[in-house]
Amino acid sequence: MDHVPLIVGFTIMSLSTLLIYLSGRKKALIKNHVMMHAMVTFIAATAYLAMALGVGNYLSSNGTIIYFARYIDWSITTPILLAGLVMIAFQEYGPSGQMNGYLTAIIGLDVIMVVTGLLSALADTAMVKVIWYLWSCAAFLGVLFLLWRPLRKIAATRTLTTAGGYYKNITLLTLVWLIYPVVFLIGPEGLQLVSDSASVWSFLVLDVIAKVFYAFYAARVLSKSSQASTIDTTAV
Ligand code: RET
Repeated sequence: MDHVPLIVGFTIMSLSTLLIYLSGRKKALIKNHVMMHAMVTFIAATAYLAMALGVGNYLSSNGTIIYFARYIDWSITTPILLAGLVMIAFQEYGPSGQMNGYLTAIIGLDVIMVVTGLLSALADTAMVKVIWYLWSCAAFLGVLFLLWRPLRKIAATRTLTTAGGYYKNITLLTLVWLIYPVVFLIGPEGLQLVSDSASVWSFLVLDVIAKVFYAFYAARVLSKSSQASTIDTTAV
């Protein structure tokens, strides 16, 4: 096990939590989202600390290290990120009953994706690994379908600026999230084409983009669109 990327991950995520919180705590219009993003990096910092300290790192029978903390992190942080997008699509005051339905569906699929990914990592035989991997991919496709079809349509019925913000956010999110199953597939949990250390470094880079960069990107996109929609409402 390579401690360096885990300690680097812990440091980046801890500092990012402070930075995201401090830079956004006074932005009244997007405070809710800033808090969600700060929580995502805080949870990630905790997970990297656990991995670095060797807690929950399980050595499987074929010599692969399975990091339980990583899957616990994903199963909490990805629902938070997706919930943020559902809220943007409904602009936080849409018909709440309907929003709850989408929240349940997208979070349910997302958690199934992460948990069956863990089952694939834990499986001993290639056949069982493949079955769980495909199951996880199917759930992931469900998440992407909800983001790109029904939720995008709902976002498009809101103000133009919000629709644009939603579109930019799901584009970045989709591009980054699509790389996770690839890194998993070529890493020790899958085809074992790359080492444990290379895999941990790759997930770290992805985590920094999906959690930290995305937090600042989404805050910028949202500040612009919420300012624009405030101007819209006052102008009427
Ligand atoms: C796994 C393996 C099985 C197939 C699929 C996967 C997808 C994982 C994803 C993870 C995203 C994590 C993020 C964390 C940051 O907060 C479980 C790797 C489809 C998409 C964005």
